[in-house]
Amino acid sequence: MSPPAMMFQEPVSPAVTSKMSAVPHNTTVPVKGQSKPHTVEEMAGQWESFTFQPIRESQVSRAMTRRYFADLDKYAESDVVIIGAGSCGLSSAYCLAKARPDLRIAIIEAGVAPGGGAWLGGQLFSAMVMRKPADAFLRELDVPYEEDSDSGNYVVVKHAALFTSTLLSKVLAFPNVKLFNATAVEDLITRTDDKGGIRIAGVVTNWTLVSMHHDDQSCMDPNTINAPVIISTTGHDGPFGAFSVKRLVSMQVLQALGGMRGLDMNTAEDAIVKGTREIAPGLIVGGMELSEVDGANRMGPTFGAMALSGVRAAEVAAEIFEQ
Ligand code: 48N
Repeated sequence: MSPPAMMFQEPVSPAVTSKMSAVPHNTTVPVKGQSKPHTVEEMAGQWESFTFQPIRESQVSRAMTRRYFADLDKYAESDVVIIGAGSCGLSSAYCLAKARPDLRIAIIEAGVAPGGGAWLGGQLFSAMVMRKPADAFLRELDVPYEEDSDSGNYVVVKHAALFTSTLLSKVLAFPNVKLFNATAVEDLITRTDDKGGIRIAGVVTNWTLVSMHHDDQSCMDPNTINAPVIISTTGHDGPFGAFSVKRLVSMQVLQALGGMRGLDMNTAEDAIVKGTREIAPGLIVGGMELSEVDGANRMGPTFGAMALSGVRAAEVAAEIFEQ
């Protein structure tokens, strides 16, 4: 049976698709003989004659897969891998990508949706509290906030998602950053020096759903990313919480975890920001994952320490590259 007649020309060659990507995202390429609306306003009243530009399904598939696999190839050798795209990981990605546009930064996030615990302020309440001086980071991102009227010691972002979505969109706009979401880090790449010391040299990744089903499926081997610096901000809870520090214990690089202590906002936030550091050669830990290492208190529904721990983690990473 002869193949079905092509409804369209043979899918365009890569050379043409790359030209297509040159078309600014907010315009449509007018089809000859049809004036296509160039703005949303021009669509009003034209719905009767409205139609999308024609496409072939394979063009969609190729538009996605070509780019994804080109990115996998490019970021197989990264300068920095950030594990976890929560408030700390995204803050460190923002600061590092801005300060060091020469660095290639891969973010590996197990969830389909990045953002970690920062989509709500706490107990499903929307507003997000940040204690001063973390309001400086909100101004850096141009996130609007309200000043607290009584003590003047904190600010409130009307919805946590406003902070997280603004931060995420700015991180994704950096040309030297690639987010691999729905992808889990399931191990660390290590090197042993001549004294038997361990240096972290990259991450081992797999699709998150695969990582979560190794026990009930045959072994599904992972992928890898080499990088001289890893920033691990995997939080303290969730299916993979505190991943890297638990792995350091199981490979006996760390003797034991300190275990997160009870909630004490004033103690916890200072400790997390000031404690953000390289805890093993090549591995920086920040955010709530650090509380599991140091036995720091938890701080509950206040996010200034997450943002500023990310700022600090980016500085520590940049210092490593300046050595
Ligand atoms: O938001 P989290 O969990 O972690 P942080 O440290 O960025 O922010 C913590 C903050 O949300 C709090 O917990 C607040 C302040 N409450 C404190 C308290 O006292 O309760 O983000 C971690 C991200 C998540 O998106 C995970 O999906 C991801 O890391 N993740 C991983 N991604 C890839 N591979 C892994 N192995 C992995 N483990 C976690």
